[in-house]
Amino acid sequence: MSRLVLVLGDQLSLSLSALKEASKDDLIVMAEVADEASYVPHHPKKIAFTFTAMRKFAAELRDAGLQVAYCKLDDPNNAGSITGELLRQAELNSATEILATEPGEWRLISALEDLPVPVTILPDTRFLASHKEFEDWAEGRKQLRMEYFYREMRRKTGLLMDCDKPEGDKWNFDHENRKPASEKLDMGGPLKFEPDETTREVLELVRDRFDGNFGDLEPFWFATDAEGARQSLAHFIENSLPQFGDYQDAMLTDEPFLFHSILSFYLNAGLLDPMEICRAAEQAYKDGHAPINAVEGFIRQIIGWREYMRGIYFLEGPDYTTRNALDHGRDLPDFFWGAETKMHCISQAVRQTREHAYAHHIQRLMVTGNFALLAGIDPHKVHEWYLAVYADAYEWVEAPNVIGMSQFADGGIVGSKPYVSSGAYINRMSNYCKDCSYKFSQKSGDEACPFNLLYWDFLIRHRDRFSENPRMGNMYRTWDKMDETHRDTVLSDAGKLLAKLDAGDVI
Ligand code: FAD
Ligand code: DLZ
Ligand code: SF4
Repeated sequence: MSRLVLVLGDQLSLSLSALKEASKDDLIVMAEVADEASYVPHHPKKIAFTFTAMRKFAAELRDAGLQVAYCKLDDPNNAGSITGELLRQAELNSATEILATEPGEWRLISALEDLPVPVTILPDTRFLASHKEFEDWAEGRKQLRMEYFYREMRRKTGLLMDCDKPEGDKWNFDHENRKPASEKLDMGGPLKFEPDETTREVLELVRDRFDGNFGDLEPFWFATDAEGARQSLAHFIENSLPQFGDYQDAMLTDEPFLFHSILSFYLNAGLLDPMEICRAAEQAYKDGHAPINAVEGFIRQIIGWREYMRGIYFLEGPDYTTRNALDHGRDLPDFFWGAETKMHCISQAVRQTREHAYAHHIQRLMVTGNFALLAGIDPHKVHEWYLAVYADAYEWVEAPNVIGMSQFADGGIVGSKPYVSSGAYINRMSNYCKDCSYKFSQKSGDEACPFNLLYWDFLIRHRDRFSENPRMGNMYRTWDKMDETHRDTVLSDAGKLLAKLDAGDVI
């Protein structure tokens, strides 16, 4: 045996570039290791999902006749890290070279490059755009607008294209989306699976080793292999895709899933292929099962936003997660980890995160992310939180969403203006505010919605940076027209709220 082939926990695809190169003489190395499981305190469901899916994938590879060295977390010989396991297997098997597919985090890329054994790192071809294609697209552009990149991806894939024209004569149908949802709608939610024997064994291990981590391990309902992921895709297309567009931005109390696909766990781990998902959605449009606004909106998330975020992560380099353009330094409040808060929107988003290792996009962006940005929380701490608590979080996709889109910590690469809003937006898109101790309509005073107070405080704190931004001038003109006494009260109440936050009082 002379060659090892590494397969990581989010590389569970038979089409993986390193596996395509592998032969029956090679030894595939897969390892559950303490380093990966604890570099941030991952949600127990995320760890259980990763380990179970890894074990099942290893069995699939063995069934296909490949040799696999699989190290479980509780194996007494476990070296504790990916590189440690590679070196241990290299020594045991006298291997002289290692083949890998590029990991999704700079941290692991540099660890592999530093190994004393020669390593070949192949590109990850499970994405539509290579690093080179993204760099070429970005070259010379003043602003890296996702919309234009997305159009390139539509042309490249032919998805929803009528020769060289977009289906329905428009690239983007978003103006038909963004309706607030009603409690009366019938929301199917994701397909849920009963844990089988492999899953139960992993659940016991995770319960034993990661008991202190934030998040509920059970009930555990995720699919853990490609077959289950495919069933989940079919379930989404049948039940939720037709209304995906309409209610994409809506939020409802005790309805964590609405019409979202809940496929990101499977897609990012490699159990589903992005084109397989998009072709299934396109077929639903061709069959008259789902309207264009839903299908275009859904496909845009995958071939547009997902690919664009990955492009940004690799374009910007390893220091991206340490950026802090707005110089924010506040600690992450305890309510992000489940402590009491009177803000109903936050408590809903955090509760759903604790229960399912999932929150949908608008909860992540306009509730938790919005609050963190308005309150001036250290973006690196915000980044570590998102990386830990969501089962779909790997740095290549999480960091540009958090550091870039949500926290504006990259200074405006992903977004041309910060995603901030007062309570009015949350009230418009959800039914949260009617069950809240605060009043979204109150602009100052003890009962004023914290988002209202902090919104103005944020804009005024960063006036020098944003007042010249053409997309933000209106906000400053609104502020300037307000009565001076009211403005003073708002800023003073915001200061009191932030002081309570710093003191650890319940807000
Ligand atoms: P749907 O709403 O059904 O969308 C379909 C698919 O589109 C998703 O499965 C996902 O693959 C893709 N997608 C949608 N939006 C994005 C986006 N902005 N970036 C990348 N892919 C997207 N997504 C992750 O996969 N991992 C993360 O760690 C992650 N962190 C986020 C942090 C913040 C602050 C924000 C605002 C967004 C983040 N997202 C992340 C994007 C998005 O919230 C999730 O992809 C989505 O909620 C997953 O749920 P779903 O499968 O039901 O998605
Ligand atoms: C997320 C995760 C976890 C929790 N554990 C492992 C592990 O034990 N072994 C492994 O190979 N991968 C794991 N992963 C996924 C990796 O963290 C992921 O491959 C890198 O973050 C790169 O995206
Ligand atoms: Fe959230 Fe404010 Fe609405 Fe309460 S009133 S739910 S804090 S937006």
